[in-house]
Amino acid sequence: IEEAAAEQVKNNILVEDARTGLSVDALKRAISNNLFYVQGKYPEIATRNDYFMAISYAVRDRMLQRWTSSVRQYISGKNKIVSYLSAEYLLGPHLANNLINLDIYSQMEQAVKELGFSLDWLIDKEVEPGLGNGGLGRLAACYMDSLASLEVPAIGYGIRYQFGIFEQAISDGWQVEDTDNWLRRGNPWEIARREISYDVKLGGHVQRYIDEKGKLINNWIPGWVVKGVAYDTPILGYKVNTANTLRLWKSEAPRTFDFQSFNAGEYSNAVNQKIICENISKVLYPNDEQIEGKKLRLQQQYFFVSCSLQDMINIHLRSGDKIENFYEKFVVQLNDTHPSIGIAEMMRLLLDVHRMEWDDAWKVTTKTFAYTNHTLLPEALETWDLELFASVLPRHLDIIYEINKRFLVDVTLKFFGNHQKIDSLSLIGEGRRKYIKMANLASVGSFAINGVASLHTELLKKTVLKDWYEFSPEKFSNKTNGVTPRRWMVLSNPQLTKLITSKIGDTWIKHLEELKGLEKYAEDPEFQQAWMEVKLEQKKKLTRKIHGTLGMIVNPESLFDIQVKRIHEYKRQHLNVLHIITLYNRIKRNPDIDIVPRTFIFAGKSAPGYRKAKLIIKLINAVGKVVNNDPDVKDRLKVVFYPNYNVTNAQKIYPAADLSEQISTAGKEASGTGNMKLSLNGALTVGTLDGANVEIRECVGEENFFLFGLTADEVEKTKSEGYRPWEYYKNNKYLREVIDQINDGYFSQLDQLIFKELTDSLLYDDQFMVLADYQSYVEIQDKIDEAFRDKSNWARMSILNTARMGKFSSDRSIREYCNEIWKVESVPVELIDPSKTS
Ligand code: H2P
Repeated sequence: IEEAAAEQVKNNILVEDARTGLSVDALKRAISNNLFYVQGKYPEIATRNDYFMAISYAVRDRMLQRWTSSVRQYISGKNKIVSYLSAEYLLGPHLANNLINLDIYSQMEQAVKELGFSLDWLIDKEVEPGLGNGGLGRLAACYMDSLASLEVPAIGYGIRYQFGIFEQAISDGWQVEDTDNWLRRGNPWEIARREISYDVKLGGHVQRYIDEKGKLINNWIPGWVVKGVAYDTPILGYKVNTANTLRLWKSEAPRTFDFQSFNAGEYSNAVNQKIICENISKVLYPNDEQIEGKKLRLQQQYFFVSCSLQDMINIHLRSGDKIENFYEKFVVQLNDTHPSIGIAEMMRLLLDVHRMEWDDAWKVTTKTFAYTNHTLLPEALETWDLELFASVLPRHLDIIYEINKRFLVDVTLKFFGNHQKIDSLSLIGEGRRKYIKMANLASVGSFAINGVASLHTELLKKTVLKDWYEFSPEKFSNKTNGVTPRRWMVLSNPQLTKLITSKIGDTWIKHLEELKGLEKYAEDPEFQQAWMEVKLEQKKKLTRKIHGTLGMIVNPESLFDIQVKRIHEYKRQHLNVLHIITLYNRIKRNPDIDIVPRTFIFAGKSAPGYRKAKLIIKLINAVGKVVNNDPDVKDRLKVVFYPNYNVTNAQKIYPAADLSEQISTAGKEASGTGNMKLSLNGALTVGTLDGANVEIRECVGEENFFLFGLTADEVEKTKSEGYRPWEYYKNNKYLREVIDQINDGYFSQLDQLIFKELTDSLLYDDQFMVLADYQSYVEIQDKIDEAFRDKSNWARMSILNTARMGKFSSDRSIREYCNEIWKVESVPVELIDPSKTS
């Protein structure tokens, strides 16, 4: 270890002192120092959290040289910077990740051990920032990791929510939500930049007049103003000098007290203003919450986008360049429509603040933005009621009308007389009430539009963005999602990482396609055995975790069948449950039946207001209660609902999976990224031809993937011909038995009402084709049962899955964005010597 540290010192740092040294001794000194001088504690009275903070500050110190060096180089240089605008970042805990990316994991492990602790014990202490709902926020985090690892200058902008995604507990089988107070013990990874703040106007009205030069002036007189303060988190690249910035905005009142009201004796009025302003960055909205009419959500979106654009313009102008060249300094990626108000805000800043002419401003704007779409579900495409919008952003409404007016002239020329097309492309929707279509705003103002998997992009072109594709096909491209192998292998599965590295070296961590090198060992019995031993070890770890959390005993030799993701009808956790009940019924009919023992593990949160999703959680737990306790089952089936799914828990679950459930209705899951992490960790997939499953199957080989179900085309065809789920129920006696059992209260102590909403929706509506796919799902599960019995063949398939997942690294995705959309290049960072900066 010490030799390695000495080698690193040579390569990575310019001075060896308490804040930069990488040797075990330097790290020990740094931790003790921080404990004393930062935490104000000495060992006898220090808590676990004190140690966690002390070690985190020691790590952060070592990141700062890279970070300041990166910032200096980007700002002063002529490099183009990627600006990623996202309302969500699901980063996961930082400590272990930073140790890996700094390449000081083993030294730190040793240092902490010599101080009398275990590093794992401290790593487990970290509370993760849950600033996202699921895949979309986690993708943003993977992309930040890859941008830094590829040494691409980038800033991620978002919101520093005081409360992240709620914490989930299960009580009597139901989800209950608790606030996520992630900042309660402090956050050692962020640096408050109180000097970097911007005012954001809200509400009010627009005053129009002609100035002395005869120019029309639009003066926005706001109803109120809120201040955004920057909080920066350095994001390290893997074994490089680059550390990019994640800049999250916190909302505050411009002045803490309104002294006028205070003096007049209106104490509560004065304090109120502060509370109203702070509310904006208070809490993350859970997905699928009906956001219609949620003024605060629009305020949140505008707040962070306005701060971010003002910040970028500031950085650009400070470099001495002209505003007209903004798009040469920054390219802005919109992570879904949430930040798409940025297009109108950019226009406002250029027109009203920088006094540009419309055409020039529009040119800059449309050369700046690019838009990623993440969903085909029509209800997830954001719209804002026009009146509500006007009450928050009156000036932006004018601008949107003007953009629309000019745009529809072009549309009319192209689609002469086609009113359907004009209506569909218009930025304003004309229902009972008028509304603004944010996907249309994003599409008209961006020079590039992409989907997140091949199938998704193709469906976008055929459905929700069909008319946009016809209008400007050149804007469209596909960028299949990816995941970072640093967090999802090196960090969460160190044993498998070691085994792989022992065969093919460690360069695959930066070049995931090199995993191909494992293919030649797939048939090797010795390697197969080592591979399955690692898997078993991971399963045992999860087994202990399940026991510690739920008090349940599960068999690590059983097939670990895993479905972890947000709970949603389209993701079809209930289809999985129907299969579990089918197996249970087989055992009940024939208690000696020979079936492969399985442990079904579910985890995921439901949006608090989404009744049917919550009912699915209850159903999983209700079925679990019966199945897990029935003596006839003899522990051959176990159903586990692991509570509070987040990045921390995901890291423990993925490595233990034998089977990955990716069973969404074809055409509904844009991509999926859990599917990638599971397969990378050697799980086999049971899945539909949906999202990235299609590409995963192409890569791993169809013989190593368990396919079932209708295709997206078949789903549409079945629906258009008049889908009658009842028929499937009537004609399939096993399916009928399962549904009847749920309805008769078999799993709910004879309560026949509790699941009625769910079963009724399956029988009479079944938007997501659960009943249509049931038989094919059960059949493929029987094949899986058979396949799992052949241990050597299963091991071979598992190895091949990992070996062929190279495409799904977020490094590959980011390279594609860089080359094909952003046109940016890597900029290796030169370190500043901190001793020579004064
Ligand atoms: C969403 C999509 C996923 C996609 C992810 C990232 C919104 O995530 O549904 O299919 O992989 O974005 O592009 P999620 O359902 O996990 O919230």
